[in-house]
Amino acid sequence: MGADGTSGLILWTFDWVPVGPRGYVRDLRLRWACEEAGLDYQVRSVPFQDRGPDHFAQQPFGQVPFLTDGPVRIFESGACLLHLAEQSETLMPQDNGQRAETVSWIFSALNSVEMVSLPWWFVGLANLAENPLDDWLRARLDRVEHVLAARDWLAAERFTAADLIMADVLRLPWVRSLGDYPATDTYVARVCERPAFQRAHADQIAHFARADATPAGQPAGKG
Ligand SMILES: N[C@@H](CCC(=O)N[C@@H](CS)C(=O)NCC(=O)O)C(=O)O
Repeated sequence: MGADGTSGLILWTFDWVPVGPRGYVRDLRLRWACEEAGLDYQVRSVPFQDRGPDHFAQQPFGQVPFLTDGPVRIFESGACLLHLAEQSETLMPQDNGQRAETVSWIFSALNSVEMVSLPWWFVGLANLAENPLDDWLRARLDRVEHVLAARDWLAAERFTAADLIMADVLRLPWVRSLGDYPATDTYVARVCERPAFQRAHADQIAHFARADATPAGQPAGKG
């Protein structure tokens, strides 16, 4: 049974977020994976505004996403993605070599690219004359560009969960604003054209839009 006594695969996200992050909240990674894998899933919400003990019990930082899958509870979008990928040859190749390649790129998206792009963005909010993390991010993007100039997919010569997560990290418009990255741009466009991404994206937008009309979307100061 899941956290609320329900069995089956449940993706947990916020009940509401401001307009800015809509389409980018990380539950999208899991929605997208489920759509690619053809897995049955439900989406449930925890309050954005008042994060209670039940939420912290599932996600120690009070963040989203997390998932419940019968008795299994997982947090961190990367860990959740791996859990889902294990259930789908589309996402995770069975061949040992291709699997290792896929897992490596999943971690590199999170731990080498997003690990730099996110602090770079936060530092950028300070509007300094020059972002001291520019060179760090540029070095990562240059290497990704080098790889993608020579191949269409990161692993296994086809779409895998590695492309899902790398494209999700790179699709944020500001991440690629540091230079010209034509192969990366083409790659992100190719991956995000996938119908599974389009469905996941539309569903997330609709989820938060619905909440605008409910108490979760009403309190003053939100938006
Ligand atoms: N490393 C975490 C990051 C989760 C994260 O930053 N989630 C955002 C939504 S995309 C969130 O919950 N933000 C609210 C907060 O940090 O308080 C993961 O990949 O799951």
